Amino acid sequence: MACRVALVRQAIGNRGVERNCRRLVQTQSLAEIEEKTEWKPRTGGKKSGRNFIDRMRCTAIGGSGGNGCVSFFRDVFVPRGPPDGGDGGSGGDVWLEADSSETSLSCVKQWLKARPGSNGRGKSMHGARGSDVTIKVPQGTLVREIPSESKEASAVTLDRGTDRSSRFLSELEEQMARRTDDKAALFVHYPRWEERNDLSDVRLPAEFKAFRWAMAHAEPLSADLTVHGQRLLVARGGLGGMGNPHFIAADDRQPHYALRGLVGQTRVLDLELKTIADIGLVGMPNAGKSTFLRAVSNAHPKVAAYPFTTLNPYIGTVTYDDAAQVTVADIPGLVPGAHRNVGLGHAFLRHVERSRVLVFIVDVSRPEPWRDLQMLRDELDMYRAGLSARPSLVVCNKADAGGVARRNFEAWRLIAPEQALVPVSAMLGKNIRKATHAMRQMLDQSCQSGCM
Ligand SMILES: Nc1nc2c(ncn2[C@@H]2O[C@H](COP(=O)(O)OP(=O)(O)OP(=O)(O)O)[C@@H](O)[C@H]2O)c(=O)[nH]1
Ligand SMILES: [Mg+2]
Repeated sequence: MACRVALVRQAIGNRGVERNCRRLVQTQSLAEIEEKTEWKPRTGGKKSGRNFIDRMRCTAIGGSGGNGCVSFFRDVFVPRGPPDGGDGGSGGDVWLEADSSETSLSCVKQWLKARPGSNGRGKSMHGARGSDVTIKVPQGTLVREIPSESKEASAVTLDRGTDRSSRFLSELEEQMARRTDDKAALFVHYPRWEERNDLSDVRLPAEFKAFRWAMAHAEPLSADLTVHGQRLLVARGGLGGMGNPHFIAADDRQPHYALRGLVGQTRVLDLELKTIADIGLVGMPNAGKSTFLRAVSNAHPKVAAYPFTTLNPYIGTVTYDDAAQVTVADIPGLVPGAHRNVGLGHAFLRHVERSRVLVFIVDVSRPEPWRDLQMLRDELDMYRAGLSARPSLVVCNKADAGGVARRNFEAWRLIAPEQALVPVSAMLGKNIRKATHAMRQMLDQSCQSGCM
């Protein structure tokens, strides 16, 4: 019975159908089940890992501030009361927050917009502040602003197409330009008072000027979100406009104008994910990296007997007897010429670039496995000079693969006696403890020497 269920699972390729299958197996033959089952292997979607994104460009736009209100107190027998227009609420801010449960930038949208503040109202009612937007990004996300005058940012601006957000952005820019050139455009006027209002002597509030100055002189953003919960303000919401009571002056007790809210900050950002793991696994396709990660940690990356099974990085946590935990990153395999984009290229190496220790997984059953190691080291150096000089350990996997593996291993030991080689069989779980112990030792040594 159990054997039949296993067969059905294999045939249909979906673990979720096991319960249904058990029921079906009792009454029907395997052929009938295969014919009638409508389950299909899942393709695409977040869980299949095809949505993995580790580099992207997005635009963050703070919410616009609400306008101040022009209003006057009115009551029975009070036909010309004092000004009582409320201030507009500030626009919401856009934040990025590092979250350990996120593994990819696929959750980040291209346009990150916060809500605008509400306009002020009569009877001194101030507008509500626009709500902030917080976007969760994986730990290890590098944030870099592309200055608006740079070619790259203008390319983004030109390439907006007909998207609604792009039109929105163009409108914002137009508004901004209008408001900086024309003082009158900074104000809202009482109905039919536009011509009568003389704004030449009106002094803008200091808070308003300070905000505009801060926006104009903001430093280009550059940050690294490494710690869970770390937050970064990427676009400030615009300041809310001031209501007409702010403009009462000795010669004008009844100002018929109020300040408009300012548009929020707009920033074009480059996000790059560089996974943070203590140890990085590097190897050729099919060397057994994922099998090794499964054997040493709690991760369950896919394992199969064809190259490039792993298409995006996986992180596993190794827990030692003393409860110490070490994170290990498995990345897609490297082939000769990866630096020329052969195979999956070497772009995924950015995910082990921050690892303090590298573990080379070499298939010892292949002829002359030491050449594979040399190729891996060369590819690392071609990605980033000196990367292969990082503290490393060589794990000779598939040591269970008969006499070939044993002979290769012995030959390797003679060729490079100084090389630390750990023979393991990740599939059978042989010598895994020795490998994890060696990994921990290397990590401790690298911590002591402060190497990174
Ligand atoms: N005999 C033997 N086979 C192994 C061992 N480790 C892994 N394999 C087999 O090697 C094949 C590839 O294993 P994976 O773990 O998917 O290899 P990988 O390096 O992650 O491959 P990519 O993800 O394609 O880069 C699978 O069929 C494994 O069962 C081992 O210790 N001994
Ligand atoms: Mg793999």
